[in-house]
Amino acid sequence: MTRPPIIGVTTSITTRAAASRPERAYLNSAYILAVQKAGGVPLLLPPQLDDAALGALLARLDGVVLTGGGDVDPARFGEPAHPTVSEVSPARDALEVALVEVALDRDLPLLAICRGLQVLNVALGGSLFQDVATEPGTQVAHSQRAPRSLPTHGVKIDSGSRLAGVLGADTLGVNSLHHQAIKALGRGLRPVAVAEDGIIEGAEVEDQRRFVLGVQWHPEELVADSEPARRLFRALVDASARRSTGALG
Ligand SMILES: [Mn+2]
Repeated sequence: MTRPPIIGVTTSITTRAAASRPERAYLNSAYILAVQKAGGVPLLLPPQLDDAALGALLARLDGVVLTGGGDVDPARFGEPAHPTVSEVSPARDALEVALVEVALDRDLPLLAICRGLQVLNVALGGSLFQDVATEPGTQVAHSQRAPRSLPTHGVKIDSGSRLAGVLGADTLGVNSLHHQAIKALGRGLRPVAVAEDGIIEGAEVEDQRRFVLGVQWHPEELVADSEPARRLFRALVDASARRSTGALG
């Protein structure tokens, strides 16, 4: 009897609480539905968790999804904040950086989406373009105005990468809703997907035995119409299930 793997899914937190708008943790439903549809059990991990609570939950996790959201604090990579940087949460940054460390330490499969890819990179010592539109400056609209589930730009995927194998494709149309992107690459990461303008749209760990990869787009919004998007979540859940049953080689 196998049990479905438990996938920790990080959440956002409001950064401008007021008396009329109390602080809350929140997450787009698309992440929860995509993990469930792939056969995983999503377990939400909000930034409000303290070390003891997080530690107790981590012991039960079989895999991790780092989700999208506000900007990573540029202080994390030693830069002053660009004027457009917004929705910074030091608590969320700290929880997600800790999750990356735990995932690498315990060999937990990890899928990093949008901000998640940026967190993965910064946790490994990398840096970010803080405002992709002006720094480095690009003609590709990485903050699309089209509906979230509509692909608007192309990416080219390194055909020898784990990501290409998982997606079953080496070119892909993707949606794009990101303010930041990878600048200097973190230790042990390999860029494996790139947009027409050279912006890094995917990265994975060099150690191919590990399932640790990230995409700059939002596959959770694409699963209804895109087999590559479904394959990404299924691959995470399958890797997590193998680990939970001790079958991972
Ligand atoms: Mn993009």
